[in-house]
Amino acid sequence: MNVQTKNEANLTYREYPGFSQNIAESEVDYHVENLKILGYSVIKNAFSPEKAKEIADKLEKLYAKQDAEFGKERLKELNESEVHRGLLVEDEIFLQMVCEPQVLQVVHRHVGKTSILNLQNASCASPGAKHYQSAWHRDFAKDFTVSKCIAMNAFWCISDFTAENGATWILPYSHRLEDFPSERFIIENSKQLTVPAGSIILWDSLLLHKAGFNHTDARRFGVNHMYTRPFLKQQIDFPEYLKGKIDVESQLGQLLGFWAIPPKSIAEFRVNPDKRTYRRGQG
Ligand SMILES: O=C(O)CCC(=O)C(=O)O
Repeated sequence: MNVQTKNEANLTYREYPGFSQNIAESEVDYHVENLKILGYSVIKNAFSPEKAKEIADKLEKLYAKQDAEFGKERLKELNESEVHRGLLVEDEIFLQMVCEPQVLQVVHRHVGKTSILNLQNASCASPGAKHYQSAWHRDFAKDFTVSKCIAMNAFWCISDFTAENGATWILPYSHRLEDFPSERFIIENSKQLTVPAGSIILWDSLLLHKAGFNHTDARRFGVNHMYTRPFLKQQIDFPEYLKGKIDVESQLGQLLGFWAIPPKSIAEFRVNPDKRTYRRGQG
């Protein structure tokens, strides 16, 4: 694809009443504009190759552990063999990833400051395997679009993502579509994101995407995070799952959903509003 330099691009434009140009001065502005228009953006060199290697080693062990715990065949039956869903209770490094400032700055601007973590899942493309993520899908799997973003993802590329090992495919702008486009449209407009390990792909959770096919003999790892407005149900009930392990009053507590728990009874609702489990001002 040809990318124009600023000089070549002739960035003058005709001005009409009410027609103004977006301003993108900071990195956050840049990503938010991409997310709004295209539905995705890439943070390059977000983490080091050493960190990518450390995470990959941990993932290898955690996949082996879950195979032993749940059984390889059973995980396959459930379409769960290429996914790991319990990372942040297993190792501190995954909790740190949830709080990555480069990501949270964009989440806070684009989704809102009271956003919570909906899920953290590792995605593994095994050599030659077709898996659940190989079909086009939305992470926020709904048949409607929204006027403002209520959910976005941060997908950490732990391996190099190449055409050979099945880098992720996305369909730009599809976060704005209610229906699934025709085959011809998808073939002509989809794009494979070949990016080095250490990149974080951001996408609107309504954006259509899928894992590519891995033709190599090595596993290809990513770790997906979804952040949403706090009124959306989490994939796993983190406040219950992590009870007693997280300081409820901390920013991490807020991010994991401890400030957005529906009252469990009328008596719990009828406490002073500032004591409610779904806290005032969360939205
Ligand atoms: O592994 C990939 O390339 C895509 C993963 C994916 O689709 C997902 O986690 O929702």
